[in-house]
Amino acid sequence: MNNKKCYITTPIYYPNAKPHVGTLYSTLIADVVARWHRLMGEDVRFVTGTDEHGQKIQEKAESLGLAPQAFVDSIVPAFKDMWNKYEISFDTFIRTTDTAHEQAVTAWIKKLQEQGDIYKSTYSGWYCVPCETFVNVGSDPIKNEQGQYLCPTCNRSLKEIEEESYFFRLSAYEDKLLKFYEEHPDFVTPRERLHEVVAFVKAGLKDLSISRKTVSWGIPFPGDPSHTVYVWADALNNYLSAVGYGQTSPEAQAEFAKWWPADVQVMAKDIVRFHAIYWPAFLMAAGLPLPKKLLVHGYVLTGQQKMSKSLGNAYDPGQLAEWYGVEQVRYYLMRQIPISQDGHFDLKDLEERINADLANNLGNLLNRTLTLALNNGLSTVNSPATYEATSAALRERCEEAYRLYWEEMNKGYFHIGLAGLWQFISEVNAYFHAQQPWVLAKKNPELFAEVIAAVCHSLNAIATMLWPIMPSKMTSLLASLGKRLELGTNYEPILRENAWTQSFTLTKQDEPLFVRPETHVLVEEQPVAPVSAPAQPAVPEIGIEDFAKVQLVVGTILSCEPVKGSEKLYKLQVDLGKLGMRQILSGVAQRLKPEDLIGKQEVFVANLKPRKMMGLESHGMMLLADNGEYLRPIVVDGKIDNGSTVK
Ligand code: ME8
Repeated sequence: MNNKKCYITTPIYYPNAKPHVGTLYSTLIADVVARWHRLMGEDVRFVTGTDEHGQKIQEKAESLGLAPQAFVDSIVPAFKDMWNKYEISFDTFIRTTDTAHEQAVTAWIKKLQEQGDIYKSTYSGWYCVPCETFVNVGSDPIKNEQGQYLCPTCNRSLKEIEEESYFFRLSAYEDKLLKFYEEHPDFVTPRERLHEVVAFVKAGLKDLSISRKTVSWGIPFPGDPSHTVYVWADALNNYLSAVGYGQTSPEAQAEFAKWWPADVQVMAKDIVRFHAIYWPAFLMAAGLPLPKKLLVHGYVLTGQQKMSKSLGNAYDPGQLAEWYGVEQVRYYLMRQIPISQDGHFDLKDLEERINADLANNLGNLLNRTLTLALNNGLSTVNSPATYEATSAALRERCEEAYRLYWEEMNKGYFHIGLAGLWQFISEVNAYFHAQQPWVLAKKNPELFAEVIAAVCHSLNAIATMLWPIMPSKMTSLLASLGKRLELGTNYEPILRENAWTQSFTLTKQDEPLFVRPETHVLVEEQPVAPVSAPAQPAVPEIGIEDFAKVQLVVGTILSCEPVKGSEKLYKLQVDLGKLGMRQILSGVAQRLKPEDLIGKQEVFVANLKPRKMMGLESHGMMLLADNGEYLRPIVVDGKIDNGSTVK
């Protein structure tokens, strides 16, 4: 055991829908970090949970005719079950509706009130319900076709609000924050993300509204129960309340003293501002130390878009686990997506990685070694006193592989660490082939035993290093070598020193470690009902003769490019079959990418009078489905003649 402690957190997720691959990704990173530190014999506390208050949850529950508490109670088990399925080794699952959490938030606000950090005023401006954020629309707001303001983060409609509110004196912390960033350049990892934060703070911080008068689903604001605590002020405190903050018992106070400050806080880039600006300021105000590191990752993308429940492009991790196995998916996510960038989630890549990396490279190596050794009567493998040159070289590579892996894992660059480790696995395979142990078994049993010992030592180190990524698979790999991880042991010096002096007891595997997956195709899940679809204006009824005046035809979009000088417009060239080629302008550039449209067969209004926009003629109009949150082309199946009438 080493004497260090390590406190790791994930964001607490909104239980407005079930977990998806994006939320799994964050939680998995935190799990790998937690297991990595456990492997070093540290005392680890890993917290995840759900963010259950606020307007978004209140509106979603109302839309389903449920009380908010009943609604969140119905969703939270899906998170716990999914994390258990994916072997997420959390120690605490915090819910912001837990009494202890509510007490902690109340204690924190009272402290701020006492020291004059909170005052009452009026908030007047824009609010994004899906992001639960007050938005400064600035001088160049993003608008949709109906002129509604859109959220710069999620692109959905903003609501205008004007209400009495309690404010936190965030502006008073501007200089202290800047000084903190300067003194702690690794507070945010990767560092580039810190530059964005510094720029934001330097542009000037406004005081932050931390209460809502028109939202009833929240913690009552201390001293004024006609307000509730703003959901982010409530949620960020989970990191404190989960380890005993706000409780008076000596046990809780000792717990808090032991764990706080957090060592690693994992999140995606969408919520860095909350964690790197508001959160440290809240802690400074409470007189508490600041977290040591925010580990910020990019988005898991489907196509070009962030994978998200409300966009309807989120994949169910339960389905993936069924098709491919939990640990294969864990490996793929950690190996494929660079932590510092957005990464594409793609089934073909996933299948390829399972085949090439897991089944071929690692699984076969284990299988061939065990089969060959056991078939030649070698079940107890002892290390030789000295190794031949080639085996000694492999041992050096094993040490080096560990050093590189250790460095990258500590930095949070898991994909680089794994790429390096797979390079080593390939080298162990190459060594195995070059030594031809199947020939040695008969000709030179001593050297045969040495080669098997060298491969077993390599596999032992590989499985130990990979345990945080694939805990069950690596436990069974180790078991087939007669080994077991002893948690509480510090494996850092063991791996570093890499003494190839152990003996192994080999056992035949009941089944191969990894099997080649079948090919699957993902069908997108149905999007959840929009959380805040704007009310549709009443549309007067029309007769069939009115409808007949509209000429709807099928056409193929041959090209789509942005119109210079316009943020909104695309210029499309459309093949309308017998009606000819048309240039049609469409104001969807902020909501759709050209690749969403190019090559698609779509429905167009063909008899719209031509009109000029930005000096360009537009003759016709493209039809799109808009639910207020996302826009989709009405795609025809591609097999209808262009120019066909739609009626
Ligand atoms: O923001 N790719 O909750 P949330 C990668 N309750 N990560 C993704 C992702 C994607 N496509 N989609 C979601 C909230 N995530 C607040 C947090 S914390 C005090 C309060 C992950 O349910 C990622 O970690 O919207 C992101 O930051 C988080 O889910 C947002 O989860």
